[in-house]
Amino acid sequence: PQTIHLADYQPYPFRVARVELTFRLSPRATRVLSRIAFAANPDRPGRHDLFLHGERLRLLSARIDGTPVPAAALVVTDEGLTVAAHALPEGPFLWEAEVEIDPEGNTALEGLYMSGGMYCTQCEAEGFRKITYYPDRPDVMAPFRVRIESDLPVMLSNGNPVGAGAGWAEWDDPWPKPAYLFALVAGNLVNLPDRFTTRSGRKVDLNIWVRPGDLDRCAFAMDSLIRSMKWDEDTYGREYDLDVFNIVAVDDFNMGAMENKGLNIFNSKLVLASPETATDLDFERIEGVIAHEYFHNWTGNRITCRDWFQLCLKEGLTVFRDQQFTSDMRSGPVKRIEDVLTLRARQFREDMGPLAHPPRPSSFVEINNFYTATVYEKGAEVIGMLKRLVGDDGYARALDLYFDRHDGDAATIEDWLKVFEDATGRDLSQFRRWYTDAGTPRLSVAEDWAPGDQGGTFTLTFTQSTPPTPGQEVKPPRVIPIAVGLLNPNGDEVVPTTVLEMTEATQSFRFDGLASRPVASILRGFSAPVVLERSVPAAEHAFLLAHDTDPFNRWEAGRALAKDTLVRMVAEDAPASPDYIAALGRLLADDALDPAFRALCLRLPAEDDLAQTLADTGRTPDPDRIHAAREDLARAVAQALERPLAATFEAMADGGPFSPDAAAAGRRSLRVAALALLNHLDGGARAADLFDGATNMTERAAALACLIEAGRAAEALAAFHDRWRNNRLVIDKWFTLQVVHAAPAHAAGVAGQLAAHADFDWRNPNRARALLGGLAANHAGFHDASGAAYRFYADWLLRLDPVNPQIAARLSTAFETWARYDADRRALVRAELERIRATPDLSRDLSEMTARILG
Ligand code: B3K
Ligand code: ZN
Repeated sequence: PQTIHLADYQPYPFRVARVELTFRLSPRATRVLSRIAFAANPDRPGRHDLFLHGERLRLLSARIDGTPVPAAALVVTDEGLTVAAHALPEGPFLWEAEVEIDPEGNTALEGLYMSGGMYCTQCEAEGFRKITYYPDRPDVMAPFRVRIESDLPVMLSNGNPVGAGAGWAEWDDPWPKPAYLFALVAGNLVNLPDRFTTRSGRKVDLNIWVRPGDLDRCAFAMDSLIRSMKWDEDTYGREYDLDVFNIVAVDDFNMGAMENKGLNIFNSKLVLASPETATDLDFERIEGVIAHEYFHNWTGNRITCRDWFQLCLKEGLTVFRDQQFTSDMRSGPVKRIEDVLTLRARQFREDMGPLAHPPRPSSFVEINNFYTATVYEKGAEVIGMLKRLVGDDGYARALDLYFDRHDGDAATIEDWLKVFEDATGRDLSQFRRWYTDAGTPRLSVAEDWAPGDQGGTFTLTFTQSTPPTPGQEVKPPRVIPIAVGLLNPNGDEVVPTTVLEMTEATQSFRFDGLASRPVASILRGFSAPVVLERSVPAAEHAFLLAHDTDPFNRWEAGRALAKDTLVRMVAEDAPASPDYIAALGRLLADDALDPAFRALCLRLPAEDDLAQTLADTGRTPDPDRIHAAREDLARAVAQALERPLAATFEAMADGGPFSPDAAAAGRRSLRVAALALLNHLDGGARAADLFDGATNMTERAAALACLIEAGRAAEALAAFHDRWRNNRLVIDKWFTLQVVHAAPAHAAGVAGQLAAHADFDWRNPNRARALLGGLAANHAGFHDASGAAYRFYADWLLRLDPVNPQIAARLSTAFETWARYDADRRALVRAELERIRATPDLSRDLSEMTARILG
């Protein structure tokens, strides 16, 4: 397969003035008629062949200005068609084609496909070429008019509805857009309607479309949408720009959701929620993803990407915006901690392994393999740093300029940085490395204290270095914003948060006139995505956990204590640290603290996180020992804090009616965090009661997880399945919980039994992810020394690949950490990866991934 390089970018030789499409829908033979008005692109002078992307299309006719294209001037391959330049008119021309496609046979879920009897589309990144012949690249933008013909009751496309009759509907999208934002939906759907009036008075009809029977689970998504629209007006001055905004929920979807202009298509798990069926985490994700897709209307759609290398231009910015939204809707500190947990678990893991790449990669084989934590989450962190460096006002000015200058453009990272330079006068040439260089910088700190008559001087000396990543050996220093605060030994803050700007490999910062040697709180709010390498005495962590005014670093101090004790338990067989447990006890008892924050502090570091830390500090992680140490620590915490944990469990019980808001969710999260610890003592007694009595899915699922861990879940699992057998999203949870919480030695066996269950509809991406993603999330189970889980997993990747390559490729990242482990495990994984690699006809997606993971 061919590698595409950023350096090879060239503008498309033609412009598209207008696109008109007619769809005659039929499950096995849909006809697509296209009329596309082309004109020369002055940015690419000279005469050029006309190349149109097209895959798996049956070409029935092709005309230019009404005349059939002569066969001699037309070359059709697996990737598209070319009309020779000499067969094209000098001036603008009209291309007309008719193709036939097979939505029912489209199991890859890219292009036009069917899900539960409805037609739907997914075009990003390169799916439009499976619908008709077209220059399927984001820098070709055009207004679209779409006519749909079928006997289905609901037919939707982008833009505004312009007409409908028996068996047809027409839509017109006046905003020029790239083909990846095209969408079409048709089916037997029902809607939850609402209305939003924009601040300039435009009345927008809002609809959430679902299958009959799902209508009672849409209200929270609608409420989230309305809050998102208002927030984007208030915070970024961005208004919606069409008369309708439609959201459709589909059951078969490769990822979370898609921001198609005016017609967002969602995985049903990110729309449908009720207290009985969705956990608080589901509610929070629904709110965040509804916002994310809505925010794309400006950051992604009105301003799109010039080419797919610029993906983080829209994704990093839109993630940053949805993170801001969630912090405003909920708790800022809690959201920040959750985001950093995700960043470390997914992006740091990626950066430390064979799949490391910069937020803006410079080459790819299959672009779908680059919708990664680095592009999304690190892309957002980079924007957070930019904001910290230029300040809130500078950020606001830069964003206004961005929307002003680039509205209607397909832009680049250079364009993005230029608006910051122009709006603030800063030189961002060094900052640009965050976009072009892969890897997580390591930041070490030395402290110096010099007492003096006019007060003492405290000096912090930082050193940065970034380990090599595939294809990038040398990493010059980057600009790193380091937020620092200083505390007096009595706990008072003497220097409030100050952002130090580090630009050199080694650099010192002085604080003068201090009465006594302070305690430093470094990297407050996680001001840069780096690994802070700093050995600090446990007493100092305990001090910061008790006194830091920065909530993130307060949590981070507790986290450091937890990790230190776990690492010593694994590496030195040390007992659980009584100091850590005592500090946790003080925190648990502090009723002034937000329950959600306390819940985060009670959550022990994940096993994969410990494996990452051990590997990163030159040790070979032993998954069994890690698992055992984490269990031991949980038991020790539960034993020492049994009474306060039990009291918390009772005190956090829900009083009134269910609310999905942050306060109520925070109480439930503290309650189930206490339950998970107590479960180590009571053998599932509390969990059994809660399972029977719970009135919401957060508690019921947590109770079920505890029962599985306690080895007494058989009845509960049967009851759960019985009650929810008709709800696919809840049954997904039933699959996941059983594998995630299986005892490590049995995880592969449990997964095997579940794969044989009648409900294991593996062609459904949610179901496949529920089982396989669950197995990969069971760290000790996945890495069981027998290799059974590796083999099972690889078998499924091979089975999935011909059916849905995107899902197979995405799931293959479970193997990205293989080089961390001992020689026996490495040999086992290598054998599986080699077996995959040697399989004939592997998809481009999975073959690129296995080649990169093998290195
Ligand atoms: N832009 C889409 C992701 C498309 C993934 C294509 N493989 C969803 C989002 O980020 O909002
Ligand atoms: Zn996005």
